[in-house]
Amino acid sequence: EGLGPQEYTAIKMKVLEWSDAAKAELESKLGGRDVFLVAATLRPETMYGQTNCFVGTAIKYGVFAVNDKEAYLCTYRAARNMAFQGALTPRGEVKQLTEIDGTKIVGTRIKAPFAINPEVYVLPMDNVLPTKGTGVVTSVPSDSPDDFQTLTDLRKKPEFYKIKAEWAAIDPVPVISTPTYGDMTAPAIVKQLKIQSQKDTKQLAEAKEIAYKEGFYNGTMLVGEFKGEAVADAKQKVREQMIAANDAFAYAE
Ligand code: A2H
Repeated sequence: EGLGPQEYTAIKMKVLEWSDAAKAELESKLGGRDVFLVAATLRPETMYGQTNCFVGTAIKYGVFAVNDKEAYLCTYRAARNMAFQGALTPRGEVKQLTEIDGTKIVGTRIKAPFAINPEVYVLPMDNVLPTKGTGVVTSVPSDSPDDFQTLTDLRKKPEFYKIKAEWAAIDPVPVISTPTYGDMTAPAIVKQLKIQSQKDTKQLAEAKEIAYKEGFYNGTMLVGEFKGEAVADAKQKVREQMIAANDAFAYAE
């Protein structure tokens, strides 16, 4: 980790239909607000390739009022940071509507902004840190080794992970091409490093480093408005478009 603040893009993923467990627990507490799961990403240019979203099964999430119309689902820690950064109103105030366990959100159907598959499901991931970002991770298995390996694990053993196979049915989508790994950078590196499961955290950290550098310095966009452009150029432009569309906002920590 560097010394300065980490500048994330916070992606707003609107809840379209709650899982049964979440519906029973939450619906009366939202005051009619639309709820968005908020995922912190360092790679906004990959959002075309979202296939699902991850929450931690040991993490407690809060639902926080943005205003009278909207609420965000994330960790309390992230909501407090957002409040001080002016993403919640009034600035500096955290209004928590309710809280819920990560496990109960699994199976919720959400809108993935800018994605080629616009509707995706919330799935469980072992390695989500409660101390980083929002505690919600949007999944881009084509370009994130962690996302690819976790999705692979879930598909192999849906009963073990207590998910319906259909929630994990969307295949990785090619969004960036790199000279060394082709149009599926993360799966190629996971294979090369012989990674077997999301428990291989050491090799996954190495894979993440390789994938990030390769994508950022050598990647070319395969889809979207900046198709054909270098990732290094497209990254900021996609971020700005998402913010202008009110599908994202700046989040730092
Ligand atoms: B990235 P850094 Cl395609 N726990 O977004 C674990 N991982 C988390 C997290 C948490 N609480 N919050 C965010 N992240 C992930 C996209 C992506 C990401 C791609 C490729 C690489 C990549 C889609 N997932 O990250 O420790 C999020 O996944 C590798 C750098 O702050 C976020 O960006 O450097 C990234 O880790 C932030 O990691």
